[in-house]
Amino acid sequence: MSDIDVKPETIAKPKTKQPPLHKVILINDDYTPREFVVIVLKAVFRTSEEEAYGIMMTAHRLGACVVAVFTREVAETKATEATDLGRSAGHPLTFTTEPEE
Ligand code: TYC
Repeated sequence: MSDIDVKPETIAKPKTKQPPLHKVILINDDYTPREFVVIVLKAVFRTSEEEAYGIMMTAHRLGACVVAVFTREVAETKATEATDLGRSAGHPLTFTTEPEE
């Protein structure tokens, strides 16, 4: 037996792979009211009023803004839910997803 003392936390564990993450991206348009975008961001992505306003204004100024990252299924479900809320109210509001590098 070796008398080298190996602490349990230094023994390598088998590596478990994390699922790849996907970004939800808010796309700017010229028609959806700013207040409506804020309402959708708060409802679907559980952001605060201030976070929602910041995300909306970034998309408004730059053309698009990353809202959050999730596993692929959650990202796609939330992007669809948020886009559908816009469509139901007659707005062209659009959320897309893309894999994170
Ligand atoms: N550009 C819109 C307006 O001026 C507001 C808006 C912001 C719409 C962000 C979509 O992703 C968006 N009414």
